[in-house]
Amino acid sequence: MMPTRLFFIPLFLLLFSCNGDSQTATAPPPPQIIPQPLKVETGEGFFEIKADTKVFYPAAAPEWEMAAQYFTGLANTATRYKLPQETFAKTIKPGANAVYFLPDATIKNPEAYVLEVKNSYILVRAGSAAGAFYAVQTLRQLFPPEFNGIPRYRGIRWWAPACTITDEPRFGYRGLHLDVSRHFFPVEFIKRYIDLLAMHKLNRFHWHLTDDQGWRIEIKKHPQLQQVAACRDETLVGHYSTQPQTFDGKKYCGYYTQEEVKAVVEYARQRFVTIVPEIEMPGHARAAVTAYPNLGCTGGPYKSATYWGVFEDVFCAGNEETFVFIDDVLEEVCALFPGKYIHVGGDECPKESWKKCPKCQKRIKDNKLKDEHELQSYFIGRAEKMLAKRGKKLIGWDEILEGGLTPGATVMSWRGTEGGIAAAKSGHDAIMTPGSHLYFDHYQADPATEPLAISGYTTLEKVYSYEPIPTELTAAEAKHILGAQANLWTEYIPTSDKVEYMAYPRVTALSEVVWSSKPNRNWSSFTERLRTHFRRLDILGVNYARSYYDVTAQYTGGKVTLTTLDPTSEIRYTTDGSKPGITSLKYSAPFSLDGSSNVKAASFRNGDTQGKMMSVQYLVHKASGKPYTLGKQPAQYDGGETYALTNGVLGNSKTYNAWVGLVNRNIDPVIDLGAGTTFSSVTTHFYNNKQAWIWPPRSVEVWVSDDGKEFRSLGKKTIDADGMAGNTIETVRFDTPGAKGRYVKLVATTYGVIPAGSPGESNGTWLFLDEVVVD
Ligand code: TNX
Repeated sequence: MMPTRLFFIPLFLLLFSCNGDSQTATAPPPPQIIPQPLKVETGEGFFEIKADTKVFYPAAAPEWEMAAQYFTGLANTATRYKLPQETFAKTIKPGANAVYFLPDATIKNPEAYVLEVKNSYILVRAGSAAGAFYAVQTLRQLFPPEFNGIPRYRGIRWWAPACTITDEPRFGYRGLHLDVSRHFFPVEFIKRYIDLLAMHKLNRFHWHLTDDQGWRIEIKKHPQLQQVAACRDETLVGHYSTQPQTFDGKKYCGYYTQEEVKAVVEYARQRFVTIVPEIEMPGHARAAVTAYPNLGCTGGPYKSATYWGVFEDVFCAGNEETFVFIDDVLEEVCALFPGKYIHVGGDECPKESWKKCPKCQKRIKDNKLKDEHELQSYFIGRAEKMLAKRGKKLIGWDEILEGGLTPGATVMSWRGTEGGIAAAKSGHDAIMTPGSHLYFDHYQADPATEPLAISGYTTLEKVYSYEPIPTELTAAEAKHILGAQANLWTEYIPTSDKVEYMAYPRVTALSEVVWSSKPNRNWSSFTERLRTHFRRLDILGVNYARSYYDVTAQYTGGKVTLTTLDPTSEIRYTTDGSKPGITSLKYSAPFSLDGSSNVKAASFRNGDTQGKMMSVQYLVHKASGKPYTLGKQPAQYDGGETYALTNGVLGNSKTYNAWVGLVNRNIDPVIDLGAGTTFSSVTTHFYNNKQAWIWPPRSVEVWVSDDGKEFRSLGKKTIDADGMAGNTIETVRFDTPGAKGRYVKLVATTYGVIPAGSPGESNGTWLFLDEVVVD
């Protein structure tokens, strides 16, 4: 697959490399490595690969041979040489014109290495072959970007700058996930995905193999999983919340045979990647119960889901046949995957069908369980025993904490970090995958200019800013945080190309979060190094997102600030809605707006636009850009900036990123207008989308004050939240003729808990506001 993709390398790349820097330069550029190594010392001169450069590795050490050959493979492909390889028995003294892979028992961390690039040789030392493999991943970044590709280039000097790099990972668990149920991706692509993650020094591939929309792993004992559960009748077109929903009418099937799984496992092993397979239970099981309706509470019939969400057709926990089935499945899964962890899901399991099911109720009674949550724990507990008897350990999503955590379970914290904190505090291991920072199915740039995504707004910078160790933990508790992982759910990702688009370059930021030492993490150095790294990804034909070159806007203190990550490009902008060109105003400092305006901007280098064009409609009013306090700061839905309720940007129903959202809490800004101000109206909007658990407030009230202490009410409106249906944006307007004061307070009261019969019942409702417009 890789070579065919690479045939599409655009001609300009080839031309550039022919005349590229290395022809005229007298030395290679200094190291630009992602993820940033622990210590980089630069030296004098460089090492250059020649046709007769030898590669030495220890004899009778198959894993070392694997690491060394990964290097030789890259080198031979890029240079077209056939580098001679030799083994040595115990140890060897470096001579000239060679690359040495040398075990070094003094290096204790099995993934650590020391890499010395001298003028006459390269020496890789590590405590184990994994470390040697990571040295190779660093080494490939010391050579020119073309070192990462196939031989389409001429006149390149295959040199690497002299340096000594001492490196080791910060975390042992460095993961990337892929959902192959919502959409299925071919084996060749899975291998490429693993190749790329290993290149970024990640070492776990979480393979999400089963879900409501399709079961994607062959289980020989249960052929209906292949015949029935691997298929759905059709697939939702567009976003779930677009009404009316439409479907493509095409049957969608796919699964990996056990032979294919074995090939992927072996491929991963050669890249020092352990696969963590996930078999979802007891929820997200609709495809499975479609194949075997006796495993559901009602006996069916069921249909593999054709759209996205959380479904009530879960495995029946009262039926003993369910556990026989799960045991059969886990038996085959444990045999296929050599890693110690098996993920059993455990997330988003609605309890409705268990409540109505006599067998489940009997199970609760017989086992003296308190409720359905404890029944879920019982379920996971049985799965844990099935794994333990096969020498495996259980991982589950953080819902497995509800109803009591199974001993020996490791928690994957996805609904924020609380699950990971609770697990670590109770002595359980945890892996951090919070939706706020590490969900790569979210938008990575302005949704208005991006291909369809589920929602959210997780920029490269936000990923980079993630710190896996929560401040709530003591040093001893923090040891339970094994590492972090990014998740790529594929509801809105039907093609392999789009998988790469969503994953890259965010994976590069993730790699520094999990590999680089905390003091070594530096955003501006990263964005600098990333420009070189993009050239490597270009050579590899990776379809990464170019949002690095996009312009983003912030509105504070009454001024618009424009930024792009690329320090080498300039920003040009307009405020009258016209398209920015090379002759438009050049941005140099934050600017104010005279009135409501449409600001458009783009980045330029050498006269060419780099990224996409930004367009933001600003509503300028008396509270624009003014600071405010809130009873609770939003975490996930923060509207994109600190004062999102006064930034002049209104929300829309396509994306959530202009909304300020809190769950089960009032939104209660007290805005400081800076001086006594007269105003005749206060307006806000809320988002109503009960499908997505976003509910109207019960009421909205507005106050004014001169000193920020004594407030006079200017009016209160009660909202008929129960009567409100659909997916709408609602306006709440207060006419306040003659009102005057320095402080304006608005309180939108939360609806509270989602009532029975509505989606997400008994969870907290979300309340979403966009702007408080004071006019
Ligand atoms: C929640 S994360 C899910 C998935 C969805 C994802 C979409 C988790 C454990 N469950 O089933 O695909 O949100 O972002």
